[in-house]
Amino acid sequence: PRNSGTGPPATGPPLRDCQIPSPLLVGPVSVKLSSPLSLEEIKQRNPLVLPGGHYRPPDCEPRHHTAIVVPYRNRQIHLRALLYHLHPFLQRQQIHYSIYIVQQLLNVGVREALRDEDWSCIFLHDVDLLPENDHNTYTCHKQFPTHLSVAMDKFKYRLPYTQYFGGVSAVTPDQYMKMNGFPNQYWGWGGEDDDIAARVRLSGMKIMRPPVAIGHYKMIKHKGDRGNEQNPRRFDLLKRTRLNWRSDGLNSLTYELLSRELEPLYTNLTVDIGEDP
Ligand code: NGS
Repeated sequence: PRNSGTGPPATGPPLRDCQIPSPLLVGPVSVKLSSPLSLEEIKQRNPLVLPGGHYRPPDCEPRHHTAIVVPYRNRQIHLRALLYHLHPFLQRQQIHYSIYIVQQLLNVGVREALRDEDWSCIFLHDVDLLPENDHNTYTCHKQFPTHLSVAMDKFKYRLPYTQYFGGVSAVTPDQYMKMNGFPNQYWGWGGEDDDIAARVRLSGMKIMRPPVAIGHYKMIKHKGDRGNEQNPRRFDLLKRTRLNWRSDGLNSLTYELLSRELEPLYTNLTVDIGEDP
């Protein structure tokens, strides 16, 4: 059951199921990084995207329902490049999706997304990563979490290390609950993805990955992250994931939603999570 307003129209003949694979896929795409368009121009190129960054294929019944959660902090240029590439990319895949930008914790993005719709798949997506092949479908594996950004240009199109789970990854709501969501203790840059990878293992699951030839991503180059300094506590926190994952996560999440704005190309979530630990 889906919420009213965003579901298929109540009248008219039922749509046939979308084909798998989507006939709209083009395979490898060239990703240009220079001067992204304005949000207004991107909106004009994606006329079927509804407020909040919501889309449903107009002429077939989608088989996949995916929320894309993007943690974000002061990176307007990256966000525009991501929206410019991701909206057409997802529409070619003929999936039903929304894009959520979350200023704070990943868990907040997931919980708020699930309040909107009965999403079958939740993506965590770095703002500076652009997919280069639309055969890399933004859908979930039934049994196990998926890591999609297996071949990033900055790592010479290879995994930097076997347990790497950063960049772009996906879980079903069931998998998310099984691993008690994501940690709430990480602030600033680094380690959170490694903690999530550890949760996958500790909760008895493993990581699925697409073929390297398909999981290509281009990273938007940038120098450091002002306002998002390396987290000096990350190594200590990672040593304790094994002890902490059952008590820190989805079940310890508290926050106050300050605003939820339906922007033309994304839903913008701003929350107050209390003081930094
Ligand atoms: C590891 C970080 C991860 C990070 C990965 C790639 O060292 O969070 O490098 O980083 N883990 C810790 O710091 C504990 S990257 O080369 O993309 O900057 O994702």
